Amino acid sequence: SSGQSRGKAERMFRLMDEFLKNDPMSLQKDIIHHVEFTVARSRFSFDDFEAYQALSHSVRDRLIERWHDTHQHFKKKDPKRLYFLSLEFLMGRSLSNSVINLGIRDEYADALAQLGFEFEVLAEQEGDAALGNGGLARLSACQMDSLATLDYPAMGYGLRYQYGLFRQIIVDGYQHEQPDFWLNFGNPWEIERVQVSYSVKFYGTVEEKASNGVKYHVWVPGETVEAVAYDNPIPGYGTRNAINLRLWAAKPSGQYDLESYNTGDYINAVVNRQKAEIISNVLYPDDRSYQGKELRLKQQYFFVSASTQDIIRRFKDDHDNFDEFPDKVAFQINETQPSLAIVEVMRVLIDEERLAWKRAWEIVCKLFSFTSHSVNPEGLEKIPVDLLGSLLPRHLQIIYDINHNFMEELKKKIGQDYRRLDQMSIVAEGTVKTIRMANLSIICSHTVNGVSRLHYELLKTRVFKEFYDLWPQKFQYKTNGVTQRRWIVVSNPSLCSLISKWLGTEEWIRNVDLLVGLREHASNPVLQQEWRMVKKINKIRLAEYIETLTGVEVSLDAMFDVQVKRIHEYKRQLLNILGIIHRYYCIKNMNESDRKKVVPRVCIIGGKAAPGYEIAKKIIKLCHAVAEKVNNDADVGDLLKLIFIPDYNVSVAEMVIPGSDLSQHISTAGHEASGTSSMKFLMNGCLLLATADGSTVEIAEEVGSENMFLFGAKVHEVPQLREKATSEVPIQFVRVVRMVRDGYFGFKDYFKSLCDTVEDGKDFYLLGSDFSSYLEAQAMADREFVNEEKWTRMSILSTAGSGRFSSDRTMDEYSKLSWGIQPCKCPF
Ligand code: GL4
Repeated sequence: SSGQSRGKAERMFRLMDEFLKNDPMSLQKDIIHHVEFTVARSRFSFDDFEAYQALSHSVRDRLIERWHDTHQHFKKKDPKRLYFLSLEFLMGRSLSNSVINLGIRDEYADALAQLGFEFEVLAEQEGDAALGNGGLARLSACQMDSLATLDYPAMGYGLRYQYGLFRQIIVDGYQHEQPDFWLNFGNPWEIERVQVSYSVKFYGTVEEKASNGVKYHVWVPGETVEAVAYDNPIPGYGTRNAINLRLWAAKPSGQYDLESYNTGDYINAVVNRQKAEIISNVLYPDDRSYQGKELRLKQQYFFVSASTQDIIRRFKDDHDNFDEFPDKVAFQINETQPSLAIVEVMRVLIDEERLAWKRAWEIVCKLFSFTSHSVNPEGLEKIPVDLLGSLLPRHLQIIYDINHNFMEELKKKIGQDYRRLDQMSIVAEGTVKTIRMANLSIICSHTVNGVSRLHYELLKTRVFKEFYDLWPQKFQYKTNGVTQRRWIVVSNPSLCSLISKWLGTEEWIRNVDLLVGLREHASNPVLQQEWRMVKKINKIRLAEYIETLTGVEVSLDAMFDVQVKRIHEYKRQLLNILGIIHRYYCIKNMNESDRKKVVPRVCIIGGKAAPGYEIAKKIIKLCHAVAEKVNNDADVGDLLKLIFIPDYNVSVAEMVIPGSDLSQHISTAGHEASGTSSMKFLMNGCLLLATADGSTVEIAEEVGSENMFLFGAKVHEVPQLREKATSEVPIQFVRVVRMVRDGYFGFKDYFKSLCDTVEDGKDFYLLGSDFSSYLEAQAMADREFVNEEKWTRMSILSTAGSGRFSSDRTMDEYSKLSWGIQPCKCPF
């Protein structure tokens, strides 16, 4: 009976609790056990890294315990589940996050202290898991944390790249890329599941067969590769739930090609098999250009096929037909990269499960929710038909069938409007015939999501206008959010304690709306004093980091002004640098008494450029060239410093963000779909200097535009400004560009093409026309910074207004409005 099985389960849980105790003595024993038997070092001699390894394994045991219990609970309750498909997850480090979410950080710190180790020092030993490029990938990671914390029955699927995002090293001011072989020292946070594996097919031909007069298709593959699961437990905060992030690695297939072995060429046959592993070898370092590379398409299908097989297998364990499939399964497609999942589900249902097309299509239409993360129609993913047809011949047929049906239906609605039909077709004619993955995703999904309100407006009116006119009810937005666990609790422990002290509770860590409670204290001098102390502590940490890294000593009294994100022309790091040149020029041309009035600044820029993105690389070099000049100018001293932080990644962000006073989000309006680092800065009480782009519009509504420094052209003004033959570019702008052009910072020839991008008439991202208002916003920030009370108040109000930008809210919205899933909380 269910009472009996509950009794049994309870007993098992109790046994497990007895097994893993969390008092400092048990933790010490446990760590030492792992030193001896997992790391295989003597308990009498092990270094910090080995201590980190043993510590991680001890934490991992506790993760696995809860993860098993959650798995068991989900299986028992059989709720509708969400499957989150993303080609990228930027997880960063796991140790601190895990012990905090498990609620045993202090116990571990005590245990380690008694063994003569410091928790923080060991945590620094961990390398980042960087299986993603930037905002999109980190968003997936934040959302996984929220799904676990909110007890949603969810699971993430992705690829286990052997090489994560490249490491950036700077040589003479130029970016160089080095491979990130992150698995070199083992990864305690994953569990290899050799028994969970699926065959993934590629190439080959499609044969038409018939049985009892019913036609069906058989795909005879030309290559088969094995996908092996690696599970990464994601612990929720303040709950027993821990969900699974399942990443697939490619292994040679178990099916041998007897032919090649029999020819006697044994060595070559083995070597050829080994080539299968290439599929999951390396992350593509550019998240915005689709070059029609076969390996990339292979990666996409590989992870989609393995995930789909896994999901269908799990469903079929408890169901003998597909009627309930849409009631038990929701798919989330993160950008278009996983959208082959749609076609794959269709293929499995009709070819393998032998459902009728109509029935299969009905089911598929209820499964998928698609989120777009881009604004640029040119950037949308297009796959050459030839490539798709050779790699996935059956899928191409199915895409053509879906498109044919859609076109017929559309003609009934809009008639012979060939321009519109052509725009909405999945197949794009042209010199190279391509498949438009966004069109496929929209047509087959029940919901199309934007990532901010502004982005949603752009999707409706520009990017996917034709589809919006056809299906307005499909379009929604769920403004992005970030997790306050990682971005306050883990990365800013001093601020975390201060907030809890003033709110009188730690409940905001699970219920972030409570942060508004800080508003009533925003002018309280006691809080203000403590708030500044916290900022000071974080600035000291950052200043020390800068000094060890670059040798430059920075003043703690200066305003730390930060722009950290991927380097892109539209994000306008160049605008920032030109602004810094202007500031430098002004300081140089001031008399002594005016110099005394200058508010000192430490300008910090960090970010990676895609290896093939020439202009972005030149921006990095310009930053170094300007820094070289400015930082060594005795006239300037502490009034201005420019620092480039190399190899920006999640763990660098965890240190930089809490230590900054001002942060810049200055993309040309209409180009940043959302932006998420702004939200992390906001939570940490940094003031935002920003354009009205992406989610900053909504941030301004929450914290009040009087508590931010907004500037620049609005979205609707951008087209006209671009049209203008010669815009009114201010003299200050002409001057700073001229300085770069004339070789004031050296490397004259190298910077020429960079300067050309902002020449009058060619300045696509409108640096020139936004320059005056940018300088005004900067001057405003200077004025407010010297008013300590006002600045601190604005800072407190920033944190207080950041609640809406938690991924907890985003995940609740998706669950209610798109996925139809409910929390499923693991007991005990
Ligand atoms: C991005 C957007 O550029 C960025 O604005 C957004 O915050 C992020 C998450 O929605 O997605 N799209 C791509 S592609 N990369 C991103 O970072």
